[in-house]
Amino acid sequence: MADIAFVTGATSGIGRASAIRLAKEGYDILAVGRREERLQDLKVSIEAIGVRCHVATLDVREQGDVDQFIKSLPAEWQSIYVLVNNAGLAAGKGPVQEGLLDHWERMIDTNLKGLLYVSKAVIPGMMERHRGHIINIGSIAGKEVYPGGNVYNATKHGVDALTRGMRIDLIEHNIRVSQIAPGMVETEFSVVRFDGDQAKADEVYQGFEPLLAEDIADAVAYQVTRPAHVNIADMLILPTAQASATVVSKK
Ligand code: NDP
Ligand code: 8X3
Repeated sequence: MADIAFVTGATSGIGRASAIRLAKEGYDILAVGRREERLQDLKVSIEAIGVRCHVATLDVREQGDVDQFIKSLPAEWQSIYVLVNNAGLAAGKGPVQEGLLDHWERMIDTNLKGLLYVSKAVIPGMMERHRGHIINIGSIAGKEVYPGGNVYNATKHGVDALTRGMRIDLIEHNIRVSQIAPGMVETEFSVVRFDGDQAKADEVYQGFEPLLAEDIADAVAYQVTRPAHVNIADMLILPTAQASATVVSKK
């Protein structure tokens, strides 16, 4: 049986592209997100590649559900080798003094607590098998802060710190822990950030060529296909037109 890769937030963007790319690398794919119809569509696409695919609706903010989901996986889906902690979002962009509690809580609960809940549920199996690879999707927003980024920046700085901490704590268990920190990738990210305002989201990517979700999936594939003694600890990936969180060359 092929190794199993578990991707969170696989209904869109980087998660969906990573699930498809890992399927093409020969992994069986376990994929979760909240949107059922999209998961079924993903399953069809992945099975057409010729590997197994198991999908389930799961909100990573619900610790009990996350734990139950992992514990009740059919036997043939339990040996997760790769975990891509991708589910995440930004909600809003503006001064902290004008921030909305609902936005802050969604970001903290998903980007930090959700990542922890999923990791906590998956790590014991990896430890038993003395084998695993956790890839956390961070961000350039976890390396720098920018105006209006405050809480999103804090959550992604947290992902950066957790990645380094997890790597230290899991070293004795032969579990690789890696981060990929993308710059601007055109996905549904900005539509979500701006509460469905498509015009405002489109503006973010106008005048330059942003990354595609597939560019990040390519990095996920690179990390998992290194020989077992190699761990790519961190990759900061930017569009050529982006030099830092705030410097983008727009025409
Ligand atoms: P998308 O909005 O396209 O995808 C986000 C994914 O996360 C969706 O599949 C969504 O699925 C899932 N998700 C959100 N909340 C939850 C939840 N509570 N439980 C389960 N799944 C959830 O954005 P991206 O693909 O761009 O974002 C993926 C990751 O990449 C995020 O962590 C983001 O912070 C990070 N990132 C994005 C960058 C960008 O410029 N786009 C740059 C740097 C990092 P559903 O709604 O169905 O639950
Ligand atoms: C997403 C990229 O620049 O909007 O993490 O923070 S950015």
